[in-house]
Amino acid sequence: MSKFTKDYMITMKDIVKEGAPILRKVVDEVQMPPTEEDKEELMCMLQFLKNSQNPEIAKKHHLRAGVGLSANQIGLNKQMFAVYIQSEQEELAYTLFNPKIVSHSVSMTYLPSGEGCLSVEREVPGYVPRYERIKVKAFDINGEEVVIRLKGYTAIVFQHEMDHLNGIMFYDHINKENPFKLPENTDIQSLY
Ligand code: UDB
Ligand code: ZN
Repeated sequence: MSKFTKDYMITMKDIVKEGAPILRKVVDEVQMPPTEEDKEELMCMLQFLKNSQNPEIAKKHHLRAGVGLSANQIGLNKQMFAVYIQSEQEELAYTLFNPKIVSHSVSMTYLPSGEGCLSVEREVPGYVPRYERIKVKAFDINGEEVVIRLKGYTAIVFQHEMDHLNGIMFYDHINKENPFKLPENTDIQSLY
């Protein structure tokens, strides 16, 4: 049993930082159906994201407001991640196992403000090209197969998290000569 159970609260000290080998490996698939332990760990990860976006809790526990968290970011060698995005319109919560991009748009997008990462304690300037739209196959918390179509910001967050499960960091995608140079011969537009 890992420590990431129902009554455990993930804080920044649990977040594996850049340099740790687990962030550079392709993590193992989770056997379906997931065990109670797998599910509890994943729900604990989602709760961290919710807590981190709650101003009172975040302030008290010094949490960075997180929108996505992959299992290897808390040291678990498992293909699973949580995403939590709140906007005026809606609240999006995902807890997924073994995600795979099955198709994607040719067109790309990027956040004009660049990306950061809960595992990276420094600013890394530059554009991170991402697919504008993706179709993802995964398994939900109950082990049921799901197909999810995403675009825009949510698609960017998913690609950032799925990269983690493959040992890829956001800055691997930034142009080495000029961090603000976009890929050539590519249909790419800023997200906003
Ligand atoms: C984040 N948070 O969680 F628009 F309430 C980033 C960090 C690195 C700055 C903490 C973030 O973008 N928060 C945010 C944005 C909003 C509104 C709001 C909170 N991640 C997730 C991560 O590191 N996962 O591994 C980085 C994002 C950069 C682009 C996609 C994920
Ligand atoms: Zn990250």
